[in-house]
Amino acid sequence: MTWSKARAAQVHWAALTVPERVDRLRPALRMLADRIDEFADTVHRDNGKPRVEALAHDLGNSLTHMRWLFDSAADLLGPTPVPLSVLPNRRATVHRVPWGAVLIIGPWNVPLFIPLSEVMPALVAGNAVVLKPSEVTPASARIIEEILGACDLPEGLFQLIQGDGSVGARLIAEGPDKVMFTGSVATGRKVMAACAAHPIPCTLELGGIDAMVVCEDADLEYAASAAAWGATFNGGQVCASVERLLVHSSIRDVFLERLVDQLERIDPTRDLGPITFAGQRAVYEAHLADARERGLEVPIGGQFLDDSRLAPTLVAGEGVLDSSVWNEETFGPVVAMTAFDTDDDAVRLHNTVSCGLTASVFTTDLGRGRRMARRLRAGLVSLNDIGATLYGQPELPWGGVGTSGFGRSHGANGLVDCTWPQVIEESRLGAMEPKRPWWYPYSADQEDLLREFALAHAADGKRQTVKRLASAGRAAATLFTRTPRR
Ligand code: TXE
Repeated sequence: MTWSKARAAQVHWAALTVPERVDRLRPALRMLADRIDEFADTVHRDNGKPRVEALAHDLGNSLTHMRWLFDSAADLLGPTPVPLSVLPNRRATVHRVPWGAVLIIGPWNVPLFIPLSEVMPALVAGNAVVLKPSEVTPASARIIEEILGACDLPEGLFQLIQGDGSVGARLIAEGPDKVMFTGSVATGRKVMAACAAHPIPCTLELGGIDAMVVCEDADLEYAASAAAWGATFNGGQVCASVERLLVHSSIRDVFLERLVDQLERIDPTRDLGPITFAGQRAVYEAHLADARERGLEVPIGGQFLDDSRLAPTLVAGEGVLDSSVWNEETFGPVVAMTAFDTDDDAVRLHNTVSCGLTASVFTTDLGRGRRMARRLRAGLVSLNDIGATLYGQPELPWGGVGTSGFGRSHGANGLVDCTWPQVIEESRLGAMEPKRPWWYPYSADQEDLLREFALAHAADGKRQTVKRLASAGRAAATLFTRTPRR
C-alpha cells in the first residue's frame, strides 16, 4: 500500500517541471523559518542536544540547504547536450529521471537535518519519498511531516513511517526504487544485502573515525580549541567528529596540555548533550575498558558524570594505535591522540583505518597542508577547520570511502544522485538516415570500412587520421555501390 500510493503520487509529481516542484515546496521553508525556535526546542527535547546545537546544526543547516537547493536545482537537473565523437551525424542529450519511490532511513544524532537534507533533494528531483526515521528520535521527523503538510503535494508523495529496524527492513523488502541510509556499519551491511536481493541501488553514510592532523607550525591555541569542540560537540555523537589526533612529535606535549586545558573548560551541563541513545553507553564503557587494559594514558575524563554523560575524554600513549578508541567509532566525547615525525608518517597513520569521512590538517603552511590533504583517504579534508563544519555547506558533496560508505548527499552530486541518467539520441539530418554500414548483410567490404574507421580514431596525429578516414570513405563507397541503401 505504502509504495503503490507513493508511485501513484509520483507520476503526477514527476510530470511537473523542477521550478514548479520548487514552488510547491517553498511553504516548507517558510514554515521552518517562521517556527525556528519552536522546532529547535522539539529537536532539543527529542535528542537531548543543547538548544544552540539544535538551532545551528538541525534548523540552520536545513534552511541554508533548502535555500541553495531551491535556487540551484533547475540548472543542475536540466538536460545536458553531449557531442558525439564517433557519430557526428547524431546528437544526444542526457536527461535526469527521478528513481520513482525512494526510501530514506535516518539516524538519531542529527534527527532533523540529516533526513531533511535527503528528503528535499529527492522530492525536488521528482521522486516520492518514504521516510523511516530513527525510532530514538520520532518527534524531529514529525517536523518534516508538518512542514511538508503545508505544501500542495499529491497525496502519498511524502510518507512518514515511524518504527524500529524491523520496519526499515520490511520497507526495503517491499521494493522501493532506491534506498538512502545513514547509520551504523553493521546495519549498513544488512541494508545493502537487502537491496542486493532485488536488486535496487543504495547509498550508505556509515560514519567515521575522523582524524585531525596538527603540524608543528600550527597555531596551537586555535588548534587545541578546534579539537576540543570537534571531538565533543553534539556529545561527540557525530559521524564527522574528531576521534583521532595526529600531532607532530615536537609539539606533542605542549599541544596535549593545551587540549586538556580546553577540555577542562567545557561545562557538561551547558555545553554537552546527554547520550541520546542509551545503548551507546555500552560502547563507551567497552572502549574505556580496552584503553585501561592497554595501560593507555587518560590525561582527562574517562569517567561518567551521571547516567547519561561521559566527561570529555582524551586517550593517549604507547599502544593507542591498537586500541578500540583509535580503530572503532566511539560516537562519544572521546578522542585518541598519537604523535608523528614526518608528513609521510601522518598520512600513513591516517590512512590505516578502514573508513574515511572527513579529516583536517592544521598548519600555517597552506602549501604543505594542501599536499597532505590530497593524500588523506577521506571524502572531505579541511585546512584549519573541523571537517564536520562543512556538513552545513549545501554546495559540497557529503560522503566517505571504505567503511564510511558510498554515494553522496548534498551538493550537485547529492541532487543528481536522486535521479538516473537517460540518453535521448537522434539524427542531425532529420527523421531518417541511410541504412547503417554495419547492418546486415556482413561482407569483406564492410570489414574494410569498419577497420579503417576504427583505426582512424586510434591514429597518431591529424595526417594519419585523415589518411585512415579517406581509406574508410573509399571502403564505404565500394560498400554502398554493392549493397542496397535500405
Ligand atoms: O544505528 P543503526 P544506531 C553509528 C554510531 C552508533 C551506531 C549505532 O557508531 O554508535 O551507528 O547507532 C534503522 N533495516 N551511527 O543504533 O542501528 C534504524 O531503525 C533497515 C552513525 O542508531 O544503524 C535507524 O532508523 N533499517 C551515524 C537507522 O537504521 C534498519 C548516525 C540507523 O540505525 C535496520 C547514527 C534494518 N535491518 C549512528 N536496522 C552516521 N553515519 O552519521 C536498523 N535500522
